[in-house]
Amino acid sequence: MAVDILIGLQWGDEGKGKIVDVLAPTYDIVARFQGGPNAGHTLEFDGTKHVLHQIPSGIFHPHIINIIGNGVVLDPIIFKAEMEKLAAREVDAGKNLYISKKAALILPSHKFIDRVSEEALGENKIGSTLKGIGPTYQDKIGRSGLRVGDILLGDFNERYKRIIERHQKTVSFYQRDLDIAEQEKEFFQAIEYLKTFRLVDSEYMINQALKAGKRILAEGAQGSLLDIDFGTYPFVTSSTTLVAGACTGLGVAPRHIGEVYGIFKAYCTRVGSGPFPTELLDEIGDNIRQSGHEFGSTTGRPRRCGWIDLPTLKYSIMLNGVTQLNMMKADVLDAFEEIKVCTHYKLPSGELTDIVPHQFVEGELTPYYTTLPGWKVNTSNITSFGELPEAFHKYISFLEDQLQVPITIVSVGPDRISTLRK
Ligand code: 2SA
Ligand code: MG
Repeated sequence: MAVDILIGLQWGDEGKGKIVDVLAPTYDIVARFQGGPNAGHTLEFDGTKHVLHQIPSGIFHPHIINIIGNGVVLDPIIFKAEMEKLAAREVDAGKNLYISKKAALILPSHKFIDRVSEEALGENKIGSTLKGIGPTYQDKIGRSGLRVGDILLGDFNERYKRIIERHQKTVSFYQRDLDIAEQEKEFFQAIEYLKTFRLVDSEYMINQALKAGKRILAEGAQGSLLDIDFGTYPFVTSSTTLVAGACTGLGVAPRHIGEVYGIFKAYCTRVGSGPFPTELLDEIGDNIRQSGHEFGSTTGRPRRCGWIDLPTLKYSIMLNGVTQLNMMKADVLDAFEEIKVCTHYKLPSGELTDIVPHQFVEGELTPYYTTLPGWKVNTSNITSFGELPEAFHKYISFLEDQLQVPITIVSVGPDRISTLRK
């Protein structure tokens, strides 16, 4: 058996939560392998909306085992709040949730450092979610962080204190005092709460499940263009958001990777700073933001909006070995007279390229568009692929032709029923 992986191909918010929710019933295990509370996976069914941050999206299906893998950075305070929210909706998430002892712990001081380092960057800030993601991964790679399994050790408090002393020195560099007294109390309560869950060596669980023929889905967070190596560095997140991250973030050997679902939106969005070649700073961008409700599900920030960008999509498909594409939020384009697709970038010499550069230098590359006719039909009530208007089918064929990977699912609305399979 193989581990199938679901990955965002743009800058996050592609609608991954929705697709995992649709695919989940066919899997035995759903696992998160990177990121943490910076993610916001929105699932909508039975007329209600649920946003998950750290808990895998299979949690609403009682027969599915959900795993928070070792590659994740876990905030115990947010974890407790998420679990309480689920309990209020009568989801007993504790029953089918397992957490890796090797997952990194986000401390209150990491969030503090995230904030002061963003403030120090001023205009050059990353636009991070301020959830402490970067500082926690820094400590992990620096070999000086705490992990979930450490909370079971007798000297956890001393280990914690040693880190806080070091973090105090870090913030002194910014001429600040670590101001976390209140959060600290909540943190230790949340640690006690976390102890009541199944803390495991999830790499064994997953590999034993593979041997037993179980079906496993790995759920990516953020997007490929936010990857620490291949994203628009330094405006990226601090983890490997690509398929490769599932190998290290779960303990799965590459030869066990099966299907790779690449999720993308029919247009493009980005939150936070950094290059965005097809960004629309005009009325069209505003229209997309309004009709697509493009506001961050973790921070509520308005998302930057623009046309679809095929050079970066091809890049993400290449890096992830995508086997199937899923196009989300196509209904947002329903009202447009025409739809633009960026197929190439134009160099100052006039030459066209579809290679993603090492850095997008302001003004150096301009998007080169092909214009397709809009479908001008309200697709949000359509429930089968065949019913989609002709211009819609043409848009899909054009993208498939360019991207050389089949589009197997198209989404035309937030609810489960608006997910159309080809
Ligand atoms: P961080 O917090 O260190 O990971 O931020 C670094 C960059 O990564 C971006 N980032 C994201 N972009 C889109 N969606 C994300 N999740 C939330 C959501 C975002 C929200 O699902 O809506 O609610 O604002 C996410 N997480 C990180 C971030 O904007 C920085 O550019
Ligand atoms: Mg999101």
